[in-house]
Amino acid sequence: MSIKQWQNEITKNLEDILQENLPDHYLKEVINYSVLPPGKLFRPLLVYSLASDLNGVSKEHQTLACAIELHHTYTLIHDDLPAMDNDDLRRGRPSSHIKFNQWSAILAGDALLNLSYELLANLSPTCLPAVLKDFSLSCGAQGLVLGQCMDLANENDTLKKLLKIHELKTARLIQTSLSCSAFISQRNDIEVKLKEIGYALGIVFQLLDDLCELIEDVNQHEEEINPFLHFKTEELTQLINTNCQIIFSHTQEYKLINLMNYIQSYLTKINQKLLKNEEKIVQKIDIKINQLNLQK
Ligand code: GRG
Repeated sequence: MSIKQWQNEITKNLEDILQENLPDHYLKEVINYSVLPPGKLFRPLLVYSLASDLNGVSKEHQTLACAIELHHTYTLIHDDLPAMDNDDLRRGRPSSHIKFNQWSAILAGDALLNLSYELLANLSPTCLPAVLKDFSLSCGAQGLVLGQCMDLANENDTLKKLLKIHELKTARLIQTSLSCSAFISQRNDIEVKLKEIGYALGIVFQLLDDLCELIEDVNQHEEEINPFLHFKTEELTQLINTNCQIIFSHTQEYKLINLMNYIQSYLTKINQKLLKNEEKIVQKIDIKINQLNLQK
């Protein structure tokens, strides 16, 4: 199957899950609007591409992929709220609290958080304990939620602290997508390696997202938190390149070809976008896009 076919399958599964698991109520409308159409499906596609490198994409991998996407959507809805990042737009459309209202957005997020665990409960007893532990540790008070808390408390005045926030807010969900996919494939033996790949990928994903943000007009809050406007460009470029090397060498060493190809296709797209918009970025920071080594 191609990435496009995987994307279609995940989207169809998400539609079915929402149709089957939500009451016929206004709440369903808010949740449907927030989840569909989906974004890039970056994390579900990591689940799929790794599974296809191990012993294939099973029904359980499909369940995991959807649970992760629903959880991701909850974090985006809550992050957009005025009390958090205060974003009126998400995926080029009004954010959920703008389209509906704040209480609706809060409750839709709460429902999605719970639905993600409800889906995981369907996994087989052979992998369920490992998945539940890894997923909840990654997403809870020692993971994503802590990262969001540190971010909102502006604990980002040094590069070290900023990297910690990126690790918790962005890398944790990516890491758990990989490790839980492997647990379902009964490949717990490669957990440590996958955590390393997930960490490196999370840091690269977030720094490239920060860099792409400079193509648009940044608002005051975005200006305050964008690392490229506060730390040395060479240091950040170096971080991207070093972590890309870790991704390439680890995936090669473990023959995770589909995973590497998917990550590479994502990096190539970002590289093209950055090159196309280099002039706009150079107006804000001193950088040469060709110094980024996003190709293996
Ligand atoms: C616990 C409420 C709460 C929040 C957790 C993850 C998070 C913290 C907030 C989300 C906002 C944010 C900037 C996260 C960093 C990762 C990131 C760049 C998310 C956007 O993910 P994409 O690009 O989005 O995969 P699409 O639209 O493609 O799904």
